[in-house]
Amino acid sequence: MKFPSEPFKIKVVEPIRRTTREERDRLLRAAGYNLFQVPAESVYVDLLTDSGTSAMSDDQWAGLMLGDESYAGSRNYYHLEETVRSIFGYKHVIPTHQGRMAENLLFSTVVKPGMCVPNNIHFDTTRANVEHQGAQALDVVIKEAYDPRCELPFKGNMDLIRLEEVIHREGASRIPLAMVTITNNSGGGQPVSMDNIRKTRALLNRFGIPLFFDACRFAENCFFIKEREPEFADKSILDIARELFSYGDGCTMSAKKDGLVNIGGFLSLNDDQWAQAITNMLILVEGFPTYGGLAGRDLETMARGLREVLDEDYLNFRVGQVRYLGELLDQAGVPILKPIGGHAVYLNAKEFLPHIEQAQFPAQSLVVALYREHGIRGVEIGTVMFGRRDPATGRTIHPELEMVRLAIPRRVYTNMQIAYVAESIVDLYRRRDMIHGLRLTYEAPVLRHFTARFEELERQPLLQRAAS
Ligand code: P61
Repeated sequence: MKFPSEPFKIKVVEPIRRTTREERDRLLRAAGYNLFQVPAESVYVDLLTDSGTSAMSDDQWAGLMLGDESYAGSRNYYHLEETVRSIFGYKHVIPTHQGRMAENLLFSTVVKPGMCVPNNIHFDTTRANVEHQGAQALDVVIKEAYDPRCELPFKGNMDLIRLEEVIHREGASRIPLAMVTITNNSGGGQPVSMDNIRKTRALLNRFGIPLFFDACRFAENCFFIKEREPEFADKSILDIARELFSYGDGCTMSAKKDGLVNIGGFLSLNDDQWAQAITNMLILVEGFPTYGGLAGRDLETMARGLREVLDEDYLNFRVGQVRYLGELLDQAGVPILKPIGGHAVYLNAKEFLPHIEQAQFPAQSLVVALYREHGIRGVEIGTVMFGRRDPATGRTIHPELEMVRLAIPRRVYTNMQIAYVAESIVDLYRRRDMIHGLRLTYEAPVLRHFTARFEELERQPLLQRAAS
């Protein structure tokens, strides 16, 4: 079967409320056309994120009841520690309540003002946490990553030539670590090859620079390695993960993705001195080192989720379901980012809505239309999220890509619901001319996409726009 069917049956269901178009229109106005401000109960299919939205297995729910809520030395911590060590292989395992806290602890310990951190593409929390230390977050992904039409098997790869240039330009002493994000979320959930990771490691070794992984979607990345790098065709996902992490010195992890939990994360690393400093900071801001801001039961579900996610049947379905959505859209001519990534399908808003210029937020306009017309929530990954003001001119510098991400929660929606999403988007594509742009009315100084507010622009006839 080309698209694998669900490798699970449903034991518990959560009803979803249907809403009318009028209701959604009203909600959109109240939310300032920002989908982060719309109550989740009024969403039919929620593709805002695959983060923290997974359905847990019966084994994970059973594990909840085995939560040991001791302040120090909870048995669930030891289970997590053993699990993380057996997959990731690093010496120290520091639990955190989610990924960005792992980033914050790492960067606040090792990154100093004036330094720089290269990454394939920094995710927004990673970038914000690097910049918060007064350092520069540099993206050194291969240039093809910015071409939504270019089909490469490993579009998340580091550009090794540029990485070497960065090291020569900045000086190795100003680079406390390099990162590789697997899969590369901001570039479309694209994987990084083992070959590229080996070469990145070899390059960094020449300069004595440590390598850390942003490992949120590591199992999906390993699945692509198995599928696309012939050397790994007969290896288990666990063996692939072990080899991959052996090229690093540590990782940050949001277990809300490939940990298959609703909350949780960790930082894992080899360096004793860094681990000690980070642990001291952890105690100050998160909690005792054997719970790190989580309950014992959360640690248990995380340990169990990390093992489940390595199951090939599961990964085959997971990546297959995302591909199913992407291929239905592609076959209908809807412009999507290629190839289809591991956790999400990305609509290319510049091509979907060529009549809306970037200053009028085409991707955000598409997100608004998708919700109003069909009750589906996606997320803007474009000017709202990554646009920056030029301090000299005050003008916005637009990012290359203007995308709408449809992130698929793990084990949550059936293939029939995914088919509904595809049908809805194809309908919208046929009627795309009726979608108009937006004007920003409020923005916060950092991570503005969460709270930004907009107004809808009046529809301008195409002829008039062309003349203006
Ligand atoms: C997401 F709009 N991702 O994709 P935390 N690294 C990477 C991530 O994808 C990631 C984190 C680190 C989210 C949630 C999200 O502005 C946003 O556990 C590659 O969320 O702290 C999270 O992990 C951070 C969506 C986060 C956003 C921030 O949907």
